[in-house]
Amino acid sequence: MRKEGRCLVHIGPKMEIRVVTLGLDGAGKTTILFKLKQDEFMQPIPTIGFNVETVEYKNLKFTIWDVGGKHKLRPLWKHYYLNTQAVVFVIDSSHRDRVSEAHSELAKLLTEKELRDALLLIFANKQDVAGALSVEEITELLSLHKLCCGRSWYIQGCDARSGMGLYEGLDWLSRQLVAAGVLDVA
Ligand code: G3D
Ligand code: MG
Repeated sequence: MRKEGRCLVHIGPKMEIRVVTLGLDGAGKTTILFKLKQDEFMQPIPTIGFNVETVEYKNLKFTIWDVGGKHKLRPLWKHYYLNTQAVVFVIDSSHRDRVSEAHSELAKLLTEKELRDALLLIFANKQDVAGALSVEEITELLSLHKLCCGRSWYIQGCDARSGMGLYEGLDWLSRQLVAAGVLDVA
């Protein structure tokens, strides 16, 4: 089944969703991907280029692109935007001095035409670290209500090493797809 303009393909009982995972280097993108994929913590190595994995959850099949976040790789992010239904933006909540850099990268990507209709899930990662910024503090510091005005967005605290919060984020994505009528049952 293909819904007009959304590029969603229904294969058997599962709906394929294209998700791109972005964020600064060291935020925890690869750890999240590995955790969702294998449900075990693996030592990540810095991502050069990208990792791509398919993660099945409920009746969704997520094709998740984990794109390297180092400064010089960020211009490459745009090559992954096409036909992306959701962006997962990962923030290192324990790194207060990089919050403004994360803010400017997020602001930049929200101006991308190809991501205009994409759902936005923000993972406030590393909540296990003592003194990490809370979801509320990040929402405030990044002015998320203003920045994400007019789009479907959600911020979820998580700890990618244990997996805490990750499936809550995927649940939000799946509920949005149901609400948008592209998925029958979450
Ligand atoms: P990236 O893919 O966004 O660049 P990585 O980030 O997944 O490579 O993670 C960068 C470092 O953060 C890794 O540690 C990883 O283990 C750690 N990390 C990721 N998520 C969490 C988390 O939720 N909590 C904590 N405490 N650490 C996390 P190293 O030591 O390998 O650099
Ligand atoms: Mg990585």
